Amino acid sequence: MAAIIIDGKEIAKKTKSEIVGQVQEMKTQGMTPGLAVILVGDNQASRTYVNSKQKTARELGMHNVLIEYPESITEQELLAKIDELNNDENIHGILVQLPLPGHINETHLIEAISPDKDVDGFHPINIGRMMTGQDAFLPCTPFGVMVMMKEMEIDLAGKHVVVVGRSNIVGKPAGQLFLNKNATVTYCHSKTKDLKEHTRQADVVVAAVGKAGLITADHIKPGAVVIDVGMNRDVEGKLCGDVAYAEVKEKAGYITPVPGGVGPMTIAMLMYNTLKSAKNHLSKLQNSNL
Ligand code: L34
Repeated sequence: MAAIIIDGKEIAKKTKSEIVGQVQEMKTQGMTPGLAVILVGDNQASRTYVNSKQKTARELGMHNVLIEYPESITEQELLAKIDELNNDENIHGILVQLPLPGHINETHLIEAISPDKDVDGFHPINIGRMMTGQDAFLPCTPFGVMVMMKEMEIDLAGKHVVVVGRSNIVGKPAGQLFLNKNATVTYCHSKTKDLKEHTRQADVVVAAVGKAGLITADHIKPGAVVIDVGMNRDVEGKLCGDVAYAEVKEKAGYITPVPGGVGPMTIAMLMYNTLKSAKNHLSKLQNSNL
């Protein structure tokens, strides 16, 4: 039987419709959520994603600024800009689009962003809070995956989730968020001995490697949930994920497409985090005026 398609575009639309009302409400209290995105160099994919973030912020009535630098920018100049944005009252979210050119240390930049404005959820403070189950900015892509699970009413307690990929921005935090929902989590990665042996036992497979066609029907237990976080180009230059979609969708119970799956959710959750940051700021101001 063919899988149920998890429509990321539709779920993102619903999420954004909930955000837009709250942005309006916030504006009546004299505050507009503000997002600053830093884009370095000329990576075409990054530009596409950043444009989409800008466009969505605009549509939701948020203040947004795009700060573009050539590849030759120094780390010091970037750190100075982050410092300025940390102190900018009108900016609630700061995001440095990754990847960065090789001469710039990502960790230095991420750690320079105020944890209160870290709407990507990449700062060690937010990662630590997430791990210990405290209130935190959750990384947008894995956060989006969890919202998809909730919208599809997929119960996770006691389920075996196999995460393929261990990046700091997707694989690692995704496993943690599933663990927080009481799933049993296995991480697989490039050194895993027999990938199939693990994924075949999974109730949920999260593919986050960046390798087209990595997950085939043979990797999947019938009826499993398949979440495709990959963002690749196939031999014809067409956008595709890590999952061999055509064959896997005949075997899985649920599947996310690429495009139109996790990607739009990433953007929606960034807007959610920016609104959350602005709300935090507003309540701090109100408390200090008491
Ligand atoms: N700092 N860097 C930082 N934060 C992030 O959250 C990201 N990411 C990843 C890359 N670097 C980052 C993104 O924004 C990946 N990513 C992202 C965001 C959106 C989409 C894909 C990746 C997306 O909208 N994808 C569309 C198709 C876009 C296209 O046509 O190319 C989709 O439907 O999947």
